[in-house]
Amino acid sequence: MLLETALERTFLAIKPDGVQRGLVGEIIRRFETKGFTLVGLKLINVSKELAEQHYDVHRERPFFAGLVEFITSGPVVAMVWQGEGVVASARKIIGATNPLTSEPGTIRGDFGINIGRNLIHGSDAIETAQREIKLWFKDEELVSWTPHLAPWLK
Ligand code: 3AN
Repeated sequence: MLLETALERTFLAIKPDGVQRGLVGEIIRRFETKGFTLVGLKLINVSKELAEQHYDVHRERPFFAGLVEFITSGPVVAMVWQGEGVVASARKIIGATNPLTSEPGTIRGDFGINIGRNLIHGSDAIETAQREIKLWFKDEELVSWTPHLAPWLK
């Protein structure tokens, strides 16, 4: 049976603290077991230019320089995940910005303490996701596929 493919996608990035602390597998597992589909994945050293473009909306904030310095300080796992409602759902799985107030059960709530070291980035809206996916990935780096064993997981 062919089911209609939902094309909603989000951009997620495991930040240098998540990679350094060995949480890559744990974090990916949460999105996989939820039922979302991984369509893009790479480990990269982020350039200052990419970091500044990614955090452009925060350019005037006092923490901007520290944010850019941190995201460029070590490898980052950049990912694109697909599925119905994935943008909003991934934000719930990630938890609130400040890990001290993120709910237990969320990634930040379970593994973080510091707002400047909150482990993972997730696009905050569908339009933001489209912009960020374009910024971080070339078209040919994204793979369109449907899980055959569970076709209801779009
Ligand atoms: P989120 O990542 O939850 O969407 P944003 O978009 O408000 O949060 O902030 C982007 C990033 O900037 C956060 N992930 C966090 O690393 C950093 N950040 C936000 N607020 C602060 C702050 N008050 N001090 C230091 N870093 C901050």
